[in-house]
Amino acid sequence: MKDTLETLQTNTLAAIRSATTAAELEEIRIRVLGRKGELTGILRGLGGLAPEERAAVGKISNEIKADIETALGAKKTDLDGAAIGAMLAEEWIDVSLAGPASSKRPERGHLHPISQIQYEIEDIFTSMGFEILDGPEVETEYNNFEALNIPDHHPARDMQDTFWTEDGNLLRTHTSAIQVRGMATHRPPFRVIGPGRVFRYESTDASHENTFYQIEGMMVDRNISVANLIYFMKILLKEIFRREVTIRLRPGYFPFVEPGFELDIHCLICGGDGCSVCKQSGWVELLPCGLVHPNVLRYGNIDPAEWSGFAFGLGLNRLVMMRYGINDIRHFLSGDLRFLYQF
Ligand code: FA5
Repeated sequence: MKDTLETLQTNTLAAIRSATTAAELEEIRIRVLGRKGELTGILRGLGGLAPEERAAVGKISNEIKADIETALGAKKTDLDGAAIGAMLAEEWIDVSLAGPASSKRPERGHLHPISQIQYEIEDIFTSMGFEILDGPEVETEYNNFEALNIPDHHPARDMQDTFWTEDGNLLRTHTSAIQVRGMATHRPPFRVIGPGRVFRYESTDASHENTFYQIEGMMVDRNISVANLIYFMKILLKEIFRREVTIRLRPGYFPFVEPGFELDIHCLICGGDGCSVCKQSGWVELLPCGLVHPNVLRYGNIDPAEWSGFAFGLGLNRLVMMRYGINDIRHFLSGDLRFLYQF
């Protein structure tokens, strides 16, 4: 019996060693240790043996069983590892390789620097409770001029000459037209900004384009003062330039604000010493603003005795020029990719 058992052990361990699949291993397990397996049969037959033989054979059988089970387990681990290794080797792909010529992807573009700064400003103001408004590029004369306290024949219309359509509308000269739309759809208190493209009929030079971008802001509430205006403008500039900036307010004339200001920032290119961007003055004119004129509130059906507000109109092209030290505004619309790839 002992010989039979040892032969069974030797043969089974050899079969386990040479198995190449998990299925083969399972077959061996069933053949030897299964319900009707060879070793199981021997263990079952122990009852028929003499007591001394039963004890000896039982001991050896159990040792062999444990041996075979260990070998099966170890071989299973080996085979599983090898299967994963084979799968990794077979299904491996080099994700850095270019695809076949026919599937080569087109080059990816990126946002224009003006859009980038516009989205940044939108984030800054929405985080302070402002809503973003939109308006059409072709506007009515009423929204662009009249409701902003610039009646027909007012000299301020000459400062913003524009392109007219045959049906009497115009290409908006400033995003202030969005203020008018905001007042028509909102009741105070409200805070809105309105980014957009604007147009002027004027000759171009290094700092003037006929097509450029602005972002309008308007806040209407009770007791709004110049202090509120300065607070929001300082936050805007600090966030955009990511540092504290020095500003100054000068009187500025716009028929739709009273008082009106030009907000200048201490030139960030030269630190105030004087350079071509600030025209040697140390200050850069960036942000016209003021307290909303009572007439404008009245046009918007808002009672100026109860409500007051501030408004500003930021030129986005010049802001980007300040940030990156760009010396000519005409680069923006030139379509020159060498310029655009820098941002
Ligand atoms: C206005 O357009 C007023 N609507 C701004 C305003 C809004 C004042 C609310 C008060 C309250 P202005 O014409 O100065 O103002 O233009 C505003 C900004 O647009 C300028 O500071 C400048 O950055 C930019 N800008 C004006 N004209 C041009 C131009 N031809 N090319 C490029 N940027 C320009």
